[in-house]
Amino acid sequence: MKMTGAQIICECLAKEGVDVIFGILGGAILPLYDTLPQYPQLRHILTRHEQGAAHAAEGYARATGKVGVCMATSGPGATNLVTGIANAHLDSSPMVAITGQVARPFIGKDAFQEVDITGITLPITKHNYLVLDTGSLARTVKEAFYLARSGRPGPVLIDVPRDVFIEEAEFNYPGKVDPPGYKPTLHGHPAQIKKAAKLINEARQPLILAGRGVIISQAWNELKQLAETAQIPVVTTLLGIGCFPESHILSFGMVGMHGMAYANMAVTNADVLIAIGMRFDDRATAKVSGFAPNAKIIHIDIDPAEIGKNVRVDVPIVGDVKNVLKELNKLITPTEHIDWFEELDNQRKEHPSTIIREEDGLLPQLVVNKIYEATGGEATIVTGVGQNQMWAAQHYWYNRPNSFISSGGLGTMGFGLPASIGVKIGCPDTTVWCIDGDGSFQMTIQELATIVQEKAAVKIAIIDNGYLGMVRQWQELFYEKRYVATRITGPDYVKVAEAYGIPALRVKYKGEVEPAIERAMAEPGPFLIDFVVESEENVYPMVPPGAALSEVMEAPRKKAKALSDSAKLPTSNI
Ligand SMILES: Cc1ncc(C[n+]2csc(CCOP(=O)(O)OP(=O)(O)O)c2C)c(N)n1
Ligand SMILES: [Mg+2]
Repeated sequence: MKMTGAQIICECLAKEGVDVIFGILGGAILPLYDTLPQYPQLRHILTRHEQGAAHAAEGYARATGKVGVCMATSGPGATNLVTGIANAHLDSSPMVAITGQVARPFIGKDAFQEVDITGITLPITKHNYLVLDTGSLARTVKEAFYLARSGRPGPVLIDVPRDVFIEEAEFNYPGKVDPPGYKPTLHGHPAQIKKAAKLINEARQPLILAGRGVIISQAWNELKQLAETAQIPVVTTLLGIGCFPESHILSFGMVGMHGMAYANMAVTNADVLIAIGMRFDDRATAKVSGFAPNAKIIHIDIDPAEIGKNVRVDVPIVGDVKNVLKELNKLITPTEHIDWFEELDNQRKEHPSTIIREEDGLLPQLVVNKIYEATGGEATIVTGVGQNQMWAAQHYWYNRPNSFISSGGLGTMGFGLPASIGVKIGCPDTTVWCIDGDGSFQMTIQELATIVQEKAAVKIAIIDNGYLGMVRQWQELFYEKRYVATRITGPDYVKVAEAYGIPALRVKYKGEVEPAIERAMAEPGPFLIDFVVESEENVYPMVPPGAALSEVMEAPRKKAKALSDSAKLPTSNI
């Protein structure tokens, strides 16, 4: 059956189960947009900037596990997607980006709004295509979705010239695609799994270090089974947060630059480290020569390119985390590690890491903690980048799988607000809180309009410290307090929100925090709270750049006193 290129794309999207597309149109992609009304199952969400479309598509993808789709026109529309595509690439999020291109006869002529977007995105996509033959469109779209979601997920870009959208071709949807040279290894090698099991069964001080791969693979039950059977403590990377319940008795929090001191010490003292679905990012390992110096390392990852890339590994297992853990669990003998737990518990008592000082001023950590209490941990938290992100990671207990969504690899300020829209659109029944920095928020502030137009009931908490706070912290600690270009002003966020049609409140005092959060939760639609917090508060613990995980700086102790019911310590085995 003959169809236009635009119809072929829409047919393919519908067949792939796409229900939401985020984007902004323009001349080159207009024929595709013109076809959308023929496919009412494809809901289009108009963002206010293409970066917002890409982040929203990623938020949607991360929350639902489905492929996120974004679209943009040629030239500036396409280049505006670039940061969002790079973000999805570094955080292994499944995404298909469709860009319009100038018509085929104009390619290479510096035509109006022509950029070589496949050239630009080559290093930040899993794969990309410039479609010059309308007859190959269906296969290309099918392949793009397959690549985006299979193996290690990632973004795939399809660049489509304007005349290809308009030209007719025979529509045949391929049942299966088999891109040459692409065969992700899904099952771990049995001999390697056996070796790993032996190491685990004989370990005295084993530790699981779990990353985002556990979430992508939805392997939280298998992970729990491994940890509980062999009584192995679990620490996570930043993006691993939410793969293991944080109030579980075996949970020892997050590792890395702003990880818990006791989690970093656990890595330093472990004799067997089981690294699962993580890639030894430098924020997680700190100085590599000081990373897990006493441990034999087992590394489970679907991407063979990650094995031995940053850290020496004793037993690599390439495969999908869920499949590998299923096989591994069959070989694990129930064990106890009483002395090891005693050591870890003592470390945690001596280095509590997430205690919130008792202080008259409004501390950002308290804001996060109160959001946790008000939501009962049932919300999905989406963050900006900087101190706000680290406080959100540290002071909320993530017990629900995949309830923390943050820009880890690229560290993209501006990710939070649009990503939270994607999360809410993908999971409308979930409470979504965007905990953002005042700097990060101002990078994509225009997406407030998208929230209103799409009636996305996102709750926004701005951690308003008047600084590009994380950089200010580095200036304070490592540049003798020379605060160059980190003081940041902003508009009256309450007025801005109200101008967009979003109810809002400003909170300056401790006592106002809880009522404001309750007010936001009571509102059926979106709500914004501007939390004007202590401006020079620092994130601790901190491993200084270049130091090892064991060389962690902790919060100055003098004034520290636990808020008895809110310090983040495990209470129950859930
Ligand atoms: C797009 C982008 N530009 C610059 C940076 C570098 N950077 C990292 S954290 C940070 C400060 C973030 O400020 P804010 O959003 O107010 O968060 P805070 O640290 O104050 O909580 C900056 C500038 C970045 N991560 N992303
Ligand atoms: Mg700030």
